[in-house]
Amino acid sequence: APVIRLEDYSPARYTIETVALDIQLSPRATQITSRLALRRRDETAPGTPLVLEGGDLELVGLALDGASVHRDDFTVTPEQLVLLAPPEGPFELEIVTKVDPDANTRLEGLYRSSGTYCTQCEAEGFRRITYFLDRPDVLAVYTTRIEAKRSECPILLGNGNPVESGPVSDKPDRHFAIWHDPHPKPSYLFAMVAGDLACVTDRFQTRSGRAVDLGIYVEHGKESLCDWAMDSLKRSMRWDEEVFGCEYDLDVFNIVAVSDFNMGAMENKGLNIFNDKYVLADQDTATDQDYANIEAVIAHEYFHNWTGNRITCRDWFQLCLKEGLTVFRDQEFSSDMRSRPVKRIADVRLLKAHQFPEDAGPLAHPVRPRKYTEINNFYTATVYEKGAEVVHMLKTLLGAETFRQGMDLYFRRHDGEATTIEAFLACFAESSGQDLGAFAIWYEQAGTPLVTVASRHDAAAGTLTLELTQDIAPLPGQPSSAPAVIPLRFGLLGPNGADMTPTSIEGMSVRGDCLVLEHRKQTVTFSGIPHRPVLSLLRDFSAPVRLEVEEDESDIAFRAGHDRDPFNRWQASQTLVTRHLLRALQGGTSAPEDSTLISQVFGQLLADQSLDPAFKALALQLPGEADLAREKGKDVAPEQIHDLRQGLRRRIARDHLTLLREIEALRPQGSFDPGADQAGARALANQALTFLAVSGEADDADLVARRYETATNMTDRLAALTLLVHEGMPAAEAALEDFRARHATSALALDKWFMVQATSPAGDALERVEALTRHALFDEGNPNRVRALVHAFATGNPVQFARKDGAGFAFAAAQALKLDARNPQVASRLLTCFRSWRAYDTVRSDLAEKTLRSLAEAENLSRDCRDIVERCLQ
Ligand code: B3K
Ligand code: ZN
Repeated sequence: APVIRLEDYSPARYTIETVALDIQLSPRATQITSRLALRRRDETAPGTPLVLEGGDLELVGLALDGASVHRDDFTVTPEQLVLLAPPEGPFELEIVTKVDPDANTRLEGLYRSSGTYCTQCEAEGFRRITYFLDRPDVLAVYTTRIEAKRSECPILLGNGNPVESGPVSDKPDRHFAIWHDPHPKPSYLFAMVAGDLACVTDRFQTRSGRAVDLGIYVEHGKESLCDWAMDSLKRSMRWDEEVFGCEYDLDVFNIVAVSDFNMGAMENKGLNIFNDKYVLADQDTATDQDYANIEAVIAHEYFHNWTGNRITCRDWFQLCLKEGLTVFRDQEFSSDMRSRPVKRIADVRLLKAHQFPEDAGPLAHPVRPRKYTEINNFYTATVYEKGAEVVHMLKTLLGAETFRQGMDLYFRRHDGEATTIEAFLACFAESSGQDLGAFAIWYEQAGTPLVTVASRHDAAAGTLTLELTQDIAPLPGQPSSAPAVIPLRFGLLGPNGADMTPTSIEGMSVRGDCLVLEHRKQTVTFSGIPHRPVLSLLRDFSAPVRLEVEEDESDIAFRAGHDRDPFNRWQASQTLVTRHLLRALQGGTSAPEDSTLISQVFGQLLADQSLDPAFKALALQLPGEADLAREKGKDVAPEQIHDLRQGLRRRIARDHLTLLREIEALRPQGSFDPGADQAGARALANQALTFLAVSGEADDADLVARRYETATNMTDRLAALTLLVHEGMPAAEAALEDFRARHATSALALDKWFMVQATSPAGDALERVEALTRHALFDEGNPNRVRALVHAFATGNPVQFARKDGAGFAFAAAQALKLDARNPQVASRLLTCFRSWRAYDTVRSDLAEKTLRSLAEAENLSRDCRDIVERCLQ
């Protein structure tokens, strides 16, 4: 497959000013007529061929300025249509293609999900509908006419505003609708939907007084599950006006929920299409986490209207321009809706769980990649989450006000354009008067910087000196790295836990409470520090780096109890546990008395009534097995990690039984509310239950079973079910059976039934998962179901996926191969489960390598999967 490179970018030879589509829907043979108003760009030599992209297309007709094109004047394949000698002046091209939505199992282009026609065009799906300049820098005004059988598709939706609809004369069973989108857009933002759907409506008035009709379209019978999504949408619209000055710009905003979708959702202009998982919720089927995700994804897609749609990407290398920025915006939104520190901790946990491993292995790439063979493989945690962290750093370095001025300038200057990271950064350079040249390295370099810190306190002089270094370990294709600009927010904790204020700081530039590390090695000296302080560095996780500080356990424990920065309090308790368990793993002592300090810290946390329950729940969560594996970095044997972690969990449970039982009992009663307060209280109660489940006491085992039976919402029910199954408790099988029967009609709830079993550490998990792939409820055409079972096993069951006999690896590979024939995007995503294969012990890494090599030999591997396999092996 050809390698696409950033440095090869050149603008399209032709522009498309308007697109008029006429779509005649039919399940097996949909006909699309596309009328394009084209114009040669001034820079393009007259007579330059017009090359349009296609994907698996059948050409039915071609006309130029109203006359059909002669056979010798064009060439066509399913992948390309070339008009050999286009007119010099503006011209109109009419292209007629035919596609088969029912046969479309890739869920890219036009397909059907439970009978509903829908589209997915990002990144390159529009070319599967019609031949086009299918690239994000070709912006056109679209008019879409959709025609279908009225009985099958009473609802016909397109981008923009509705213009006209009605019966089709001489075809009594068909009707049509015309939609017009006045905002020029790239083809990846095109969408249409047609089907028999129910609609939940509402209204929003923008700050300048424009009335917007809001609609959420779902399968009949699911209307009552849309309240939270609608509420989230209205809050997002208001928030974007208030915080970023961004107002909505059409008369309607529609969301459609479909059950077969390759990813989370899609920000098509005025017509967002969602995986129903991120729309539908009620207390019986959705967890608090689901509610939070819905709020965040609804916001994310809505915020794309300005960061992505009004201002889009020049080319796909600039993907983070819209994604990193929009993730940053949705994180800010959720922080304002909920607890900011709790949201920050959750985001960093996600970043470390998904992005750090990606950035430390063979799939590492810069936030703005320089090359790709398959763009769909670059919708990654690095582009999204690290991309958001880079924007976060920009705000930290410039200050909130200057950051906002930069955003305002960006919106003013680039509205209606397809632009670049350079153009984005230039807005902030201007608003701040700072040179951001060195900062830009964050977009260009892969890998997570490791920052090390050694400190020296001189009591006589009253000074504290820190020596800081930064470095990135070598990566495939990146043997060395350049120093980055790293904002380190800091505090110096005095004996009473309060921050000390130095009289001067020398050796490093300081902005407010932020040290700016710019070189590979730097020394900074604080004066006016009579007592040796406890360091608090990287407060609020001010940069996406790994931090290693030379310090004693007691300092970390002090921070866990006293830091006024909640993020660092949380981080300290995590670091304490991580260091302890890693020491034991590395063959050091794992004597029980070793855990005393940790157990004490957890006891203090449990007893502290001043803490926000949601925060407390997070602080009480032991680092996950995957977190520990990542911190270990090499010779990973997952079952060792599992056993050690279980031991500590049991120790904490046994040391604090009474307190845990008290906290567990403080479960919110009364009517359900998905808001942050109740969710936080449930999280804390369930975290306590997680410890109690391994106490070894019969009372506690009964308690878990009872919590399952008496649960009044999905959060509590799933928490109890997970413990019953994962801890192999006696009530597990009956509870699983109950859950399946109880939720027989909710696909989203059943996904959880699959997921709980797929992630069980029990020795027979793989056999169970294999059997479940043959279960009547399993559906390999439904990405949510596949993710709930197969992906969950491969990425969420570290012990059983990495079985010592290699059967877990072989299963994932066989499933990926099978899926690949149907849906390459879902298959290649699954294969990223191998990205850290080199970190296993030799037995496992040999097995993983063999599996990858046999995959590399498979015939007919999609470009998507081949790219992942080859990069994994590099
Ligand atoms: N922009 C889409 C993702 C498209 C993925 C294409 N493979 C959703 C989002 O990030 O908002
Ligand atoms: Zn996005």
